[in-house]
Amino acid sequence: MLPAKALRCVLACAFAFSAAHFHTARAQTSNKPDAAAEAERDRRLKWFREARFGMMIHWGLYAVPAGEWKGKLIPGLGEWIMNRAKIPVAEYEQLTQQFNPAAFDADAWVRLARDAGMKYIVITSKHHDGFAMYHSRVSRYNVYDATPFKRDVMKELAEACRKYGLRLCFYYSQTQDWHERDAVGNDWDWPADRKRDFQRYLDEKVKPQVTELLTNYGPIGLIWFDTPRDITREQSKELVDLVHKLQPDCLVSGRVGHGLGDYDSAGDNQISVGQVRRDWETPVTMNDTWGFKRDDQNWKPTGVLIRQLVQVSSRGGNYLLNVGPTAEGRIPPQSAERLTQVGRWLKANSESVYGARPSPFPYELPWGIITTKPGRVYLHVFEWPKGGLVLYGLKSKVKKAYFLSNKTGLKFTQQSDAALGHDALDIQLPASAPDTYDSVIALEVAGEPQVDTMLTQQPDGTITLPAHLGEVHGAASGDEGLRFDTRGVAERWTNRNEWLSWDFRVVRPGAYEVLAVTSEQKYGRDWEGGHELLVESAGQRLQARVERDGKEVDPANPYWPYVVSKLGRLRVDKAGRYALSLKPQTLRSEKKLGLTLVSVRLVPAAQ
Ligand code: JFZ
Repeated sequence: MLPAKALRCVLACAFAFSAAHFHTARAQTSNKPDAAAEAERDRRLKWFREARFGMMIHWGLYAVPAGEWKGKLIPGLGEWIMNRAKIPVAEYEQLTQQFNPAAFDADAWVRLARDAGMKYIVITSKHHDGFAMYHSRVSRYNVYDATPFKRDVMKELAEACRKYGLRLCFYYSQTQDWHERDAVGNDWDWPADRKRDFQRYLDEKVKPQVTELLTNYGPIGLIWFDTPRDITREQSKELVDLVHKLQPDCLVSGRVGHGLGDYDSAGDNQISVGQVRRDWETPVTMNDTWGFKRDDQNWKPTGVLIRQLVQVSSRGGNYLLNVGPTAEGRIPPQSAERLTQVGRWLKANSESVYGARPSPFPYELPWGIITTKPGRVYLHVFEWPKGGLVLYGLKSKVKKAYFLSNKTGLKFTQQSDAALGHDALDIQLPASAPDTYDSVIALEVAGEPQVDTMLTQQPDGTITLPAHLGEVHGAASGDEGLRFDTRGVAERWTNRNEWLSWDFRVVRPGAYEVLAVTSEQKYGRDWEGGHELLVESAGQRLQARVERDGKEVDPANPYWPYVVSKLGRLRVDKAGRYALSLKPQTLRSEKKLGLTLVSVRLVPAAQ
């Protein structure tokens, strides 16, 4: 079980991003920016809003031990080894002697990123271990002065980025610095309750180093601050102002703290669903670590990476995909291979990703993902439908349908049932998908695509009612109680006075199996069941307990396995509009997890 403290951290970390973004969420306590500041932010965000795809690089001294310390495998993230193994500063410093990455080739790294279709690179200039990966004059604890390598990694990358037209961006750990007594994080060299002068650390290390980074390497796209922890609002503000003073066009990541960044950062590896209102980015690992770990071979398949990229694009965000180079300076071949495959797909389908706008539908579709442009709707088909693809809810008249990658035309029909307010587009498809990962069908329409946003039954007969699209009733005020994480999943639903309801359209009447889909914690670490629920819909009442009746995995969010629970049967006699309410009768919360609802799903019952 996850310790309560860790859980609080997960919730607190995720909060900066989560609740405010889904339309059911309560109003965020906002920092109301004035119009001039807002206009500046818009200007700064211009490139970011088009970028879609960036490379994150976690590279530092931790690449030397690569997940192993004194013959023992250290669990957890590679770049956290100093913390996880409680390595004293004096010992960790010795790694500098072994850091001599002869194979480092900035040109090749940036070319790999460019060929993958990435538009920016975010590299660790200083991670939590406190070691600067550039030639710093502020602290000799840096790659130029302290290692036999004696080269400025950032200088070389800046040059290559300029050459290939990518934006260079710096990750900088502003609060945690395990090398500094006055910073946060190292409680093994120094007692946790020591007197710290955090402001001194900010003034004497962070600000001077951020100044170097924004002065010596040309224009920088953004500074990716991270893990704000106990930095104060004033201190976060000082950093934001410093960045904007030195480079007015440089963005600041949401993880600077206190909602003061130019854009939001999603929880790690959390791929958003539903409509997101702010500019955002999600950092994602290709295996289970950021910094290189020799024993981590849990690589995500290329299809998952493409799916995540497209899902993020369809919700208006940027996908920041990580690589963790080795101590020799090599990007692992498993990473390079996947990047090349993503790049190949992207090249043939780039129009549906770069500059594309979000899906006009508030819900996700069973066969794949939608992106749009004025005059175009792109259907990213990941699950090839047998016997053609049917899309409900598109109001725009389709003029033409074709495969984006080879322009092959496709036959289609379009119908509308005025009484039901129901539209159906039926596209004829070949028996098998032309692309292994994602075959993109482009639809030509007049102007902005028009859709009906009402939740509707899908052509396969299922009706999915996503938690984040439910109307919240009986909610506690303030920050307490039910809310939705980045994935749109309910969290902190432990109060039975809070309940959800949905309106939806039934196209095909019949008998339905009602299911509750709930999410386990990350890596399937934990789950809480046993809640008793009351479902009311179409004049019927179902009462059932949330049990483990089945499981499934969402390909875009594979780290969070889902549990499927049967709630009973519902009969719907006529097509039309219905409402469904979900009222908890008893909620279990011994584990403080509560009802982590993903969706309520109605599946046609076998007759
Ligand atoms: C942080 C770092 O601690 C980690 O080493 C890595 O650099 C990663 C990109 O960022 O870890 C986090 C930060 C925030 C969340 C999760 C892990 N979060 O909000 O869920």
